[in-house]
Amino acid sequence: MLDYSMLYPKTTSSRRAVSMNGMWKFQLDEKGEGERNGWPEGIAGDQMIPVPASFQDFFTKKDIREYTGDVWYETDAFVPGEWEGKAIWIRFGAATHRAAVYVNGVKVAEHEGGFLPFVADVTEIVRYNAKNKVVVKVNNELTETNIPCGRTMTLADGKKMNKPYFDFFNYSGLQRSVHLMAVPKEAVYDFDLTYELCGSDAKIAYSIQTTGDHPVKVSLYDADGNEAAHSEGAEGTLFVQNAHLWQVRNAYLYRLVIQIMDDAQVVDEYEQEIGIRTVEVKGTDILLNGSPVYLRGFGKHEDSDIVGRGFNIGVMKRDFELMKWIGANSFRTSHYPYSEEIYQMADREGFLIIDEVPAVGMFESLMNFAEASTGKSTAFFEKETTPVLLKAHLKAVEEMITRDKNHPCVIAWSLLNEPETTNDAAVPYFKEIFDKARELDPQKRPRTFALIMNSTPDKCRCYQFSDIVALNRYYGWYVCGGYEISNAEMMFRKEMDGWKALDLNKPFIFTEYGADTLGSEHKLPSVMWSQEYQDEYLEMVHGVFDSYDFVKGEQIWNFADFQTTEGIMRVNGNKKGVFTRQRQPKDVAYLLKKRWESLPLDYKG
Ligand code: BDP
Repeated sequence: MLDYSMLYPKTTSSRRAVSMNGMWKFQLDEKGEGERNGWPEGIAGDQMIPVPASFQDFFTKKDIREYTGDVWYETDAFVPGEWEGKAIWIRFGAATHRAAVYVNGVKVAEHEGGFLPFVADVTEIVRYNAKNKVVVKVNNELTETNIPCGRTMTLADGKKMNKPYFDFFNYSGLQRSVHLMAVPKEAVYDFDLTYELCGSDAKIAYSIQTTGDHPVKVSLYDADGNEAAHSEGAEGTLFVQNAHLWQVRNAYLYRLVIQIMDDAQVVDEYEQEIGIRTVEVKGTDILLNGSPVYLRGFGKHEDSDIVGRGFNIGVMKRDFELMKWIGANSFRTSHYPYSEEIYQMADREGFLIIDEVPAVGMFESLMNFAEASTGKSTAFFEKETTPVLLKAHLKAVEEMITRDKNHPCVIAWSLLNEPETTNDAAVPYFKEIFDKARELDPQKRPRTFALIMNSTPDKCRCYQFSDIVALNRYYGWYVCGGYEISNAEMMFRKEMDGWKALDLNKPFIFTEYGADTLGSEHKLPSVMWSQEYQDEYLEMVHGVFDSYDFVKGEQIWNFADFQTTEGIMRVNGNKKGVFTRQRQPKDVAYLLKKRWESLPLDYKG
């Protein structure tokens, strides 16, 4: 069990959560001398930057954008006197990729992994009714022993540089919200829910962990605020009559209120919006509330102008509006768990999420997208350091599932993106990861991973772990693009026939397919990179999807253009977006809208 609570920060009758977002002091530490120079007590300089945000795109110096190493942040936190007696926490939505936190000069937390929250318990350190100095050292170096994978090299001039084994810019810093929290010493720590539908009623089995022994009370309120069910005890069942189900693009949310009681006194209170729904895989179907669902939507990124990977509430809103407009019903959080606010919005809007752990770059290549179809093998899971990587990966799986398990929007876990699967060494590694996810998820949601082009039916040794087989395929782009598209189609169909012949009796979905397209380019007849070619490519791919009954979903790569490392394969970023980075449609958006709006929800069900 994690040694801190993952519950989202909330103010309730017993809790306080105050945002620490805003302008923080900021300093690069090129020489790695911060500690020696006493920065834990206060950092040098007077530079300020916004939190949350990636630090890279504010500045005009390339040395800052490409900076690799430690950066330091500092702010003051005023802790109200009336909070004395409670536990005081500072909660980071994420710090990419690792952090050490100091309060009043004392180290209070360390965390490894850049896309999941952690808490620093500062109860014993803080001064009440006074300002407290909060300093955070964040490091953004990539390694092969943590996820996402990559390496850090040193250039001839002594500067360090990140070399990602993945295709997105290594944005970093304090990219998500920071909260100062006061929580009762006896508090709700975690809870699990599972659902069963019985005719028009529903049963919600719950289990609640607290840090004390006082009795627990649970109430469920409907959308009008009326009590729909209640129960006593840390474990039990809520019986909901005439339950309103959480449906695709038609969400219904109940409010779950958990209280720890000392006679009539509320010791702690936590609440969360939940949705009643079941998810399962049966044969080749993905079932939501027992009915087949055909997924349509995107692989996305948290990526936008200026703030980079920083959580941006306005961009989130725009993205959901565009997804609704185009008729999408789902997305994958490629290639890392996203900000918690995005899941809250998906809960409300009825979008289905395939939640992905940051296990990307598990194939040693600086251009894996180009090398993915060459048959190249890098013996990635046979390194001396593989056990260390596995440990970090398991921890991220645990943090992600603990954080996200109670969101109705989360229908599946994606446990790796495009790993190497063609060597036997991958098999025991996969087994540990997939078993862990099954053990941790009370709802036993389907598990998947995205298969790279090299992972073909005859070569892949790991597809059997997936409850839903997810393919990333680029026939017509990296393989036989342009006028060779008829060959691409032939090869694509040949591979699909290979999967069909295996008769796995599992649903297949496409988690990636796409073609780089410049929003500025039109060409008649088409050439690759023109909007006309993106349309042609999609017509071909859709024909293939429609020919195989076991294909139960399509999530195009990518929702929007996004930033990557510079290089000859990328024109200031990856341009496979259906929308530009500024969130305006390319031509292909209208083609997709037409298709997705016309496919029934239970297409091929
Ligand atoms: C796959 C990756 C993805 C890339 C994409 C592409 O999963 O991150 O951005 O292909 O090449 O290799 O566009």
